[in-house]
Amino acid sequence: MGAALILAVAGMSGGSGMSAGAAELAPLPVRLPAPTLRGTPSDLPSGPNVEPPPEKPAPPFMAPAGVTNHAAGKKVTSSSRPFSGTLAQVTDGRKEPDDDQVVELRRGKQWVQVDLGEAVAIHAIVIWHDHRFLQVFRDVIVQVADDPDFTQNVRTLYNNDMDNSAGLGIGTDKEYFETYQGRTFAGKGVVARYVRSYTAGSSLSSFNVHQEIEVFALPAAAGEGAGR
Ligand SMILES: [Ca+2]
Repeated sequence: MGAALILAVAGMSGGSGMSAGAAELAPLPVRLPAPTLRGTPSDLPSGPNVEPPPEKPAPPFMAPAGVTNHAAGKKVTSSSRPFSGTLAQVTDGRKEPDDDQVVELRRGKQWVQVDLGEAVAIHAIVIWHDHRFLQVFRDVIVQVADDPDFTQNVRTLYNNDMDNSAGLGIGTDKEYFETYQGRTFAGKGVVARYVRSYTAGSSLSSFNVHQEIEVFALPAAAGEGAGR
């Protein structure tokens, strides 16, 4: 018993140099759209819960080498029918700042959701809501779950709903301005099949808009998905 325990501990301490080990990191292989040519709106929102408008591009997000976009072409559902665009456009790979590349849902709290087809180890979720205009989206909440109804093993990766108006809990993340880089939410290898993205309008519009959701992941068996 004692010898077995010592062996087990030795195996753990040596783990980083064995087999899969610590994953090699590389810049996220994301393809960025062109920046918008529209000017900066006046009267930009500000405050302690709003990140200032970015003055330079964000540095590349580092993720385990080999991650790919598992959301590409996958099925999308939503809390209400789009009145502009189609849900398939959320995973079609196109996210240029053009009016025909936005999917718009009615006002109020709304979500769009991607079924990745199988549970994968998620390392980064990149969301472009609407970078046609410099704006801040309200109640940005990004969740993953094991079931399409979001009742099983729901995990929240981002939440800037500071007053719990969306009813999913008080968020401590900041509001941020939409740019051509979208926003990258760290997944840290969380294993899940479904990704849901909430908003409740923006600083410019009461409507809810998505251009693209990309989910960079590894197969669950090769990831860090201890929860599987
Ligand atoms: Ca798109």
